[in-house]
Amino acid sequence: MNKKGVKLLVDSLTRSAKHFNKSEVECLVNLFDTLVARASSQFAGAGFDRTVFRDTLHSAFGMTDDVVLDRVFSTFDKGNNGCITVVEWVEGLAVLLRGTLEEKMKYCFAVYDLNGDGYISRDEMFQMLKNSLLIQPADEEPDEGVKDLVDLVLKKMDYDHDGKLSFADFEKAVREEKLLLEVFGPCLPDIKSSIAFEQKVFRATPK
Ligand SMILES: [Ca+2]
Ligand SMILES: [Ca+2]
Repeated sequence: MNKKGVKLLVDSLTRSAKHFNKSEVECLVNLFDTLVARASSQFAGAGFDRTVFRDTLHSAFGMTDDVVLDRVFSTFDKGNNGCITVVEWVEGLAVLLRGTLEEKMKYCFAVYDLNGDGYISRDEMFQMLKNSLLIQPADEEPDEGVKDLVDLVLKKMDYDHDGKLSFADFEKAVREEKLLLEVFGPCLPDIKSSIAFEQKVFRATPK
């Protein structure tokens, strides 16, 4: 991309991703270019693939859960073509690093709605809670414990009693108790790794 193209891109991203200033956007675009160079060339420089995305989030934010990482990838990949473009990259990071509660609720709900049908079902809760709990081999009925937990979560969060969580249920519960934002497993960077990431990426002041 030529100099003018880059400037236009940075201006437009500073507006659309709104939580970053211009020089921060420039740094994120530089990081994007580095990641594209590392990716396989299947997208002809337009973006990077799932593998590079997962490696990057893993090393930056310590995210290791494959189920969660796959869903995080899907929330970034708005075009749904397996390729993260520069716009998707910067806008996605804006939510992860600096999102408002509203934006983070939408993001977490989308991550937890594994099949993307607009509800977090009993099965989806079961799958995620089972995955995030450290189940002891000595437990005789480990699935029973997870089922009990699903019942507990529904009792607390399923306001309209239809046996699944809509976004309205989720939003109401999280507004009352912020800790429920990541109730089905961590999907946002912790404060420490966010700060470390920002320091590393934004330290290089672009000319
Ligand atoms: Ca669902
Ligand atoms: Ca419900």
